[in-house]
Amino acid sequence: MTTYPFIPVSFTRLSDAEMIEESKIFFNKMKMRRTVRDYSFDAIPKVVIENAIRSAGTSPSGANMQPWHFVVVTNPDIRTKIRNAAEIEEYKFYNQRASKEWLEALAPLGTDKDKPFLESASCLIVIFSKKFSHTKTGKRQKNYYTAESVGIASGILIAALHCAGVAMLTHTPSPMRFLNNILHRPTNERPYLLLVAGFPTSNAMMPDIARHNLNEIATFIE
Ligand code: IYR
Repeated sequence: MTTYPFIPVSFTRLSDAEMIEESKIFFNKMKMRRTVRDYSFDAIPKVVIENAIRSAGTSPSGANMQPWHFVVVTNPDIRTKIRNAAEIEEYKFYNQRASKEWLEALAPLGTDKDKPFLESASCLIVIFSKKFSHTKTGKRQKNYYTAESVGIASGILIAALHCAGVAMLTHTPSPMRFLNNILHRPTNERPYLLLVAGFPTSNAMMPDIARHNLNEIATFIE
């Protein structure tokens, strides 16, 4: 078992006014995030992606196992393979697998089986979740709360990229196992999310949807 030395907590206590200001600044940034489906070919500086993944890697995780792996794909041939495989699954989804109720819920958003953004956006970031890891000596090590941990890391990644001026689309073709083959990832890694990242085309459109109000999403018991 690894034992860690304990060190003093490093924490900056803000004044109430500073806290309020920071919370407003962050919300005002985050409320501008919208899913984008039409992307230009412009490249994102690689260091922006690297820093966003570093931020995602600060996520809390069960027993600090950090059960995630991020694969950044810009290679056009690999992206064509991903698009082709994803569209096969999406074709099955839209034509057979999805329930009528599900298709009705998606209809207002205008999604369909065609996924051109998988090839056109600046890059794809495939987030894998690891049910177990291997220690440096090759021993199999169980991870805990992987879904929660990887979900939080993905949220931090999205927030970091958004704040750095990157538009995104969270894409989850189902099943996503084909990503292991195409990206040569081991079987203990399970694709969790395919994040499309880039810049909207100048004529990109989005549905005019609204978010729930605070009183609909939160309850304060005082
Ligand atoms: N994976 C499909 C279907 C889809 C499902 C949900 I829930 C969405 O919010 C959007 C799409 C697709 O990407 O088209």
